[in-house]
Amino acid sequence: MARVSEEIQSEFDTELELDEPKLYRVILLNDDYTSMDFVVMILMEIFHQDVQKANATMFKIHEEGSGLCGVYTYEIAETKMAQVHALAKEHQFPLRATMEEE
Ligand code: TYC
Repeated sequence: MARVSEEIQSEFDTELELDEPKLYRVILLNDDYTSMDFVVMILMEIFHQDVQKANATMFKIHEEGSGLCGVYTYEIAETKMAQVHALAKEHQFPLRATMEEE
């Protein structure tokens, strides 16, 4: 009986889209050419990190090769990535971002 009502609940959840959305990590990759100041600016403007957090994230990426910038639903993660790539292109830096499912 409990199982039946769980199934019914699950169908309702699906119909009403009440299931938790999948989440995606947006990750910045290190490179030798993008300036540290530009990466800090990206972390503050696009990922809403404060200046201390942005500096810590930038140095972590610089030292470890990549680093987490934030966790978002699919469309928001994709948009953040596209914003990083557009700004990097505009400023002629090779900075790249990737995303992966949580
Ligand atoms: N490695 C770069 C430098 O020495 C700085 C940098 C940090 C670049 C993080 C990209 O995602 C990055 N200027």
